[in-house]
Amino acid sequence: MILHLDMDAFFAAIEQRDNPALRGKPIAVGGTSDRSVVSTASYEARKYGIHSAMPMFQAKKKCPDLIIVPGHRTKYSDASRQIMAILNEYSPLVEPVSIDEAYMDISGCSRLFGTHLEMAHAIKKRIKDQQHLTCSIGIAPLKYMAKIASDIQKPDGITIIKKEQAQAFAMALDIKKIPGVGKRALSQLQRLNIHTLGDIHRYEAEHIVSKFGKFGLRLVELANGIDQSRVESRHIRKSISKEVTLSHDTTDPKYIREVMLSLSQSVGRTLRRKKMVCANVFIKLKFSDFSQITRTHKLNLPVCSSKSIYDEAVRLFENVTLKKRVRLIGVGVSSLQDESVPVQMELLGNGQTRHKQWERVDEAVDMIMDKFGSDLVKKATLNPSIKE
Ligand code: TTP
Ligand code: MG
Repeated sequence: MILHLDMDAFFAAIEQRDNPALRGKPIAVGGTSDRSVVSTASYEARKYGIHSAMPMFQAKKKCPDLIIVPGHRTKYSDASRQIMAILNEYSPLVEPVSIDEAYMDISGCSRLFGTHLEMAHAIKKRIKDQQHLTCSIGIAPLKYMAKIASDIQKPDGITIIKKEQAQAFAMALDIKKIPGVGKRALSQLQRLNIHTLGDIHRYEAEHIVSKFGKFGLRLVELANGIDQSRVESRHIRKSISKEVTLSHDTTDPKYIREVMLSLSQSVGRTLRRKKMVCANVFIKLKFSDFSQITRTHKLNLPVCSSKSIYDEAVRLFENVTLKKRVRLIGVGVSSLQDESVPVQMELLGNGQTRHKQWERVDEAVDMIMDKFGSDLVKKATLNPSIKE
């Protein structure tokens, strides 16, 4: 059996916990400028239709009494660490998947902690007593199902799907609840008259696979009660990215490149801190009308220098025809691997010296950032444009 735990309105709940004046009030965590977005909203604010990623000005329009609270990252990661430590007391197999969410394999734990329901209550109580926060828990025989279950009685709920209920639950499951079904897949599925997971059985498996590829195969498997994914205790980060909403919308390529440089430095620094390299670089652009695009490039060999990330990001950007003004820029890396794999700089013969040099620049920049914070370097490096 697998347990999935997700904290309720995590950032907002922490702010309300630490400031009694905010309790019971509609609050949104995020920047105060009109250009910021909501990172999360308290349940009181959600009643007004406010949700994560909504532009703050829109949130304020929906609820004029909304209290905007600036975020406190370290507080959230401290709480997260302590919550994960609590989970580790209940199972040796805990997989944190985000700052406020984790899977646990609880097969065989019941003899120690009573029934699954008792165990869920015990975990919730420990978190409540220690952190003064509530969470929601889902328990199911399959991983994807546990995640869906934890959302069913949010906030402060427990939902258990027993083995004997799992097939019926899956068949009736709204197809849009399945992780990975985005807007496009959903409209394609709806066109095929597929609304629940059970509806997949209306078609031959081959037909679904030919339409949806690898994801189609996953849908067919799920419809047949198969989920190959297991709880993996050492969570491998899948991507690192950083994005920023600009202080004004722009089409100025020079400015966009400068912002990309700063973002690449920040992403590169995180990558190197984690002692990892990446084989994919991606960019995200959000435009003045809030539409957005992402572009990804797969590298022949993995890299970890900020310069390599920046170069790829700029190349991706230069292939975009800018028709609208840019509102937000993001740079990210994925296909992460341990740094022990051979990286570009060791294999490129003549290119070696150049990359080695950049490696030293990275080291120096990282050191300054660690010591003085990131703004100082950002300002300095944003001025002269980087040349080979
Ligand atoms: P979620 O678990 O998605 O949201 P939540 O915990 O705020 O609310 P819920 O009760 O529905 O689980 O995300 C966890 C935290 O991650 C959230 O508190 C803030 C942060 N976050 C962002 O900063 N931006 C986002 O777009 C999302 C979705 C989350
Ligand atoms: Mg949450």
